[in-house]
Amino acid sequence: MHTRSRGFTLIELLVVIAIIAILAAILFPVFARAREKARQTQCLSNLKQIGLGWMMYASDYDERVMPVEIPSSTSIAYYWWTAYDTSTSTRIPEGGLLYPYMKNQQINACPSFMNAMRSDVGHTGYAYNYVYLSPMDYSTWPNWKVLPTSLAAIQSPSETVTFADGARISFTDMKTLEANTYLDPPSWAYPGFHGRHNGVGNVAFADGHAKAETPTYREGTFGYGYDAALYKSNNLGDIDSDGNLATDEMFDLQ
Ligand SMILES: [Ca+2]
Ligand SMILES: [Ca+2]
Repeated sequence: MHTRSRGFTLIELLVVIAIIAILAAILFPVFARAREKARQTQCLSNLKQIGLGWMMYASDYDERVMPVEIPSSTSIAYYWWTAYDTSTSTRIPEGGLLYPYMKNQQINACPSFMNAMRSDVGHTGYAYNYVYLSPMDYSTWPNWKVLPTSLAAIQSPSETVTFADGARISFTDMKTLEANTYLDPPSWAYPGFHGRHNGVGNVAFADGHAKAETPTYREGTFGYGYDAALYKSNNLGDIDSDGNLATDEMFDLQ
């Protein structure tokens, strides 16, 4: 009597392996997107807290918004995200202007951007609308001034960006993506809004809400001969609502 082998034949085994490989190829990107979605949610929570800290700062300083940095006559430089001792090249995170309202440097870290630490910045992922909220006056150099606006001057708080997912192409090698804490508006030199969460980036607004936005990408060359394709391939774009990159309606005080 012929008895059938109870094991798999080689063909059957190959078919099973092929099916597993196909399922893995289909599911792994889905898992990766789901993980990225979770990081996006954590990032949104960070930005919301940063935005609320920014509002608390203003209420402690006569309704004047937080300056992007404070001119100093000593070796200590004060920025919104950290202080920095230029004589020893060391960061002093607790000296950051927003730190008293955060008490936690980790909030400055976007979970999707942890590998982009810069020694002078630390873990960060967020950039500040400094051009309109905290303009700088260099006309009296070296005694330059920072002129943070008043909360009351912001006419549409729910449509005015305070902070957003930020990054820049390294000025040194012109290809590496690195942290950037200054968010330029569309009419300025280069786009710094980073769509790092499945193609969207998070944005905080002056009324305290935060939400995801899709970057608007530039074309051709711009600024000092920058290649728009390089920026787009790194998800670096602008925050814009009217399709005109010459106007800064999401950043200005109107
Ligand atoms: Ca515009
Ligand atoms: Ca506006």
